[in-house]
Amino acid sequence: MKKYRRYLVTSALPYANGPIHIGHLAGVYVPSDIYTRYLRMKGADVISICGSDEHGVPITLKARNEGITPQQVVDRYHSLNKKAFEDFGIAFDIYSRTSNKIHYETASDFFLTLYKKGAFNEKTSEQYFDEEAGCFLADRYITGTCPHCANESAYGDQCEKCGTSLSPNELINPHSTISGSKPVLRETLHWYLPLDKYEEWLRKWILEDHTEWKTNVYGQCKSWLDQGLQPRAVSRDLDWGVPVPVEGANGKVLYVWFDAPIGYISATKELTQDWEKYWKDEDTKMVHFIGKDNIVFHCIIFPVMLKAEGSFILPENVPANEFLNLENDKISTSRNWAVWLHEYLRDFPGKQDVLRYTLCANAPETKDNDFTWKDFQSRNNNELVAILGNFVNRTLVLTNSYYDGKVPERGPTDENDNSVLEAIFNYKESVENNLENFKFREALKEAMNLARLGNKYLADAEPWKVIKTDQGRVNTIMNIALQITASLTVVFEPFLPFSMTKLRSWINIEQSGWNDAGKHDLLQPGHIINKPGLLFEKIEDEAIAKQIDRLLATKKANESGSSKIIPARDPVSFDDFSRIDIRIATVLEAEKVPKTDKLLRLKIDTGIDIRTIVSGIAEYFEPQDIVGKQISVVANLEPRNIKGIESKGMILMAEDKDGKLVLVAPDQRVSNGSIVK
Ligand code: B3M
Ligand code: ZN
Repeated sequence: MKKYRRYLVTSALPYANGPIHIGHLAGVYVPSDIYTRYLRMKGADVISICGSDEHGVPITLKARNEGITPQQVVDRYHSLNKKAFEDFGIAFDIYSRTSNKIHYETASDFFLTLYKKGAFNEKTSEQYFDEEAGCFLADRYITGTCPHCANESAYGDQCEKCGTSLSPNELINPHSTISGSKPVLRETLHWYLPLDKYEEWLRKWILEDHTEWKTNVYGQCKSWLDQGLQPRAVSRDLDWGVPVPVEGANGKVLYVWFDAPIGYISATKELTQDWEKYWKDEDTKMVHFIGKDNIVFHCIIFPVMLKAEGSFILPENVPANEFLNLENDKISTSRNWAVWLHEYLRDFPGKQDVLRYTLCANAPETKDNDFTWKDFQSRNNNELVAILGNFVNRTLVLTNSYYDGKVPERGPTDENDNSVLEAIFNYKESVENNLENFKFREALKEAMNLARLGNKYLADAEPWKVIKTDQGRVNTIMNIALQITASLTVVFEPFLPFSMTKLRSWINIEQSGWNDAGKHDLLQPGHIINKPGLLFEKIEDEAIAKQIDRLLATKKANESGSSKIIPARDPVSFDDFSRIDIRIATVLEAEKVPKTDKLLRLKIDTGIDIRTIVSGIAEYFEPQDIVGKQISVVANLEPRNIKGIESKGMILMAEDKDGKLVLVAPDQRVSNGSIVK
């Protein structure tokens, strides 16, 4: 394994358009903080970089919704989020923002360097333009029906229902989110990063040279590469962002995903004049902590940008996590289905470490995972209180009562003592190996196992009994228990920094280096310790019930909200209506479309012909249950290609308030081809 001289740790720059919730912490910031704290304890030259991502449509949309300026939006959430990270001990060396001058300069220069090298394709294409609002509609400014799953509120860049990434031109029935009007196509000039030209290089760099990347990350990269890469536009027609720094680019800004990762560079510049050693020296190990929706940007697009620029290093690892759900449901800002950090702190003041612990112990490292309040409670009560807290408390209370807080000298040790002393070192090694390999859950488990060992050691050795007969033996037992305690302050420090600060003050030591863990004389005989407090407190059922009730109330509110009847659409003329040819047909065959969850391929008899229709109803109908049923179809809809299948027409469905789909069908059998009018 290569030895690095320094580390550059980056954490995804959260959009400054909303507060931080537990999903963010679990996916990105707790792991990056653990990793950085560990490296600092090893004495490594490491910097941890983060900041607000203040550009892009997410920001301008939020501003529009609230009737304030984008600058007001980012100002509000930048300070809120900066504080939330500080409150939770996420110890970035800098929390910068992409609206800073230094970032504008850095991003502009970066673009210009690539531009001058001829690294971009310049291309005019037709893009949607809102004539009422007088502007082009980038990404989320346009919504329409997803061609893959028929979700009617898919965005121009992505369908959130089926997860497919889209371009605005693929949307069916597109409309502007600004004015609601139907956009028209207009020509516009943009700059494209020709990812396709780097495909071969990426294949080697990732698929051959980075087989050690986490399987979820490696797998996603491989699938992108196997599908073949396309040139990707790095500019947008928008009035919020870093202006494209070339002549004739008025009204155009850098695409947010072009400027945001450059934010890591500008933040480093802001932090230190010596920034180049972190970005341009091969002896630096760069690690990006991100969530899974950011993989393509950090593993493919940003590396291509860095490579094209030519003077920067590439990430050595990108340990992306999957998503955290909350009580079995996707975390969602718009549905207020989340645990917000500032609200957590209001309800559980001083308990940052309990949340850090739960989120790490249950981190979505290899698959999506669920946060439940019950699990939170039991992690606290059964692990933090019952194992770690209990061991530490016993050790410190007994030391105070037997020795007035003076660390006793270790006498002769028996076989069990020796194996425990050896185990302290082995656990430290195991925590370390797991941290080096980004296995944070496992690392935490091993740290807890050291506390478990301590508990067992005391329970077996029973100093409270032996004290009556053999004081010398108790000296040895308590000395060993104290050495375990001292090592715990080291191995737990990256995970539970608040609690370990307390614990260090009780045993009266400064923060040790990482490699001190496992040593057998961290606490010298005669060293005086202080009176301990309680490291963790039991969390009662009422506190948990309160949180669950709050979520139930949210769920209720969401349901009654969604059962609101959608207002009537604009009138259409009878002529317009009668141009739509709706017929009754019978389903002859049905089968699932391979590799999709939602799509059925149906063969139907419309009376006019036998044809194929692909429909997004697989969640609601088993193929065998729909065969033989009569349905209504829009028979003269232009054919569409869905997953390589030509679909001719659309089945009429009614969507219930919970999203469930039912067929719109005649209430008696009629002949196929009957007209619906
Ligand atoms: N702001 C996306 C996100 O918050 C984006 C990350 C940028 S990292 C350079 O998920
Ligand atoms: Zn979709």
